[in-house]
Amino acid sequence: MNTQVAIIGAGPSGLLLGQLLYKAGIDNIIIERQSAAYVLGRIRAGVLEQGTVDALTEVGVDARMHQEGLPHDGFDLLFKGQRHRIDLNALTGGKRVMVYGQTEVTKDLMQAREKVGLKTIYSAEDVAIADFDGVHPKVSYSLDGQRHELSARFIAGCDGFHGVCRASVPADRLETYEKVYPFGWLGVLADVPPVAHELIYANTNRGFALCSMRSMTRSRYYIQCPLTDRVDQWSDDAFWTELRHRLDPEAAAQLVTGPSIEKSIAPLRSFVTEPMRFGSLFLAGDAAHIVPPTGAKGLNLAASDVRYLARAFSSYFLDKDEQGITQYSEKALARVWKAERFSWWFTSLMHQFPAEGAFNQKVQEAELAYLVSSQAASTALAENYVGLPL
Ligand code: RFL
Ligand code: PHB
Repeated sequence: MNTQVAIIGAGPSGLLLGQLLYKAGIDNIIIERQSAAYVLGRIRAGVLEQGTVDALTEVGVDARMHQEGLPHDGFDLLFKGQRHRIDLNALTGGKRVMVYGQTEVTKDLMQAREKVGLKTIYSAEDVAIADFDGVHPKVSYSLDGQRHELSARFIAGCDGFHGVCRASVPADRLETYEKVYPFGWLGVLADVPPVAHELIYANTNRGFALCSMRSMTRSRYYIQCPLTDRVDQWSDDAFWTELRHRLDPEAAAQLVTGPSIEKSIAPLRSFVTEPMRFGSLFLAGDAAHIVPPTGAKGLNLAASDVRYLARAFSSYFLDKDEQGITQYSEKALARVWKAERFSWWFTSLMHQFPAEGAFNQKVQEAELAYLVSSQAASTALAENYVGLPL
């Protein structure tokens, strides 16, 4: 089998790249380790930047998002028991974000891919890549006990943090930067109306909480928890009780509880690998970098990486111009590091750090008070939250 670009991974980065390349007339095949149903079952991101919305619109995968997604013009910061609105729209000259689940984005992209007959190989076992230092890199995998090989001009490593692409690069050719946080997020999805029309990010002396949503009838909530906690230690009741403790009295009174339809604990991590290109292999999305979810940047960074990458491959194949592929790593990393900084900063501001104590809490409260009272500081937050330009 032969293609122009072999894409490893059918998460949002792989699927969006596939669609962008298709629109540019570039042939691609996606190889995914899991089944389509498994990929769709993962509950993850919920907030899309305008640039991500634009990319989905550009590839014509925006109809349901524009119908069912919820445009948000602001969010609330809750600290010392009071909520303060960050008016994203006013602070950024009219920008906003879209609340639309990663699951839905993935579903829309999968359907669009199927509709135009693009090939995706799901449930591929023992995926391996080879010869990416040359111009004929190869991907091999097993399907139903049989080994297959795919030749391509380029390989796009869109296979997430635990994928095979980054792991196939000799350790002495990459530099990694990492920060692990001493807590996790316990998340619950429930078919109850959201506690408020906009998201609430809460700093409390019991730990961080986030009130998000998927629709006006489905809520997504998170609370900071110790890394040693296990999901089965948290009954639904215990979760709702703890969340209520972390809200202001008005929100606590508004909170509608119900049975969870998903409950999981995610560790928080900042991670960057440099460079993002090794010969004919290009990393994109979580395969190259991880941010803690506080800034809602992970999926959006994956989308901006593949926009750079699609342009680079298009220039190469359509205009015989190699500048895009030469500059991909440097360009993508410049944007990645800004999102890493923002996500680290917002995480540090909003969470309880077990080793830090009361001094840290007081400093966080002072910074939050400054943030909501200073136009300059609020603007810096808002600009980063809606997404920096490509
Ligand atoms: P993904 O989604 O992990 O997809 C990678 C795909 O590659 C497959 N794969 C392989 N395929 C073939 N061979 C192998 N050897 C393979 N190894 C792995 C995997 O099965 C998978 O299908 O990476 P991608 O596409 O780069 O997308 C990244 C995003 O998924 C991620 O950054 C976001 O979910 C992060 N994130 C958020 N991002 C936002 O922008 N806004 C948010 O509000 C937001 N909230 C979140 C989040 C992540 C969370 N968790 C659980 C980590 C909330 C949470 C709780
Ligand atoms: C979500 O809805 O899952 C979500 C929203 C905002 C974040 C992180 C996650 O910052």
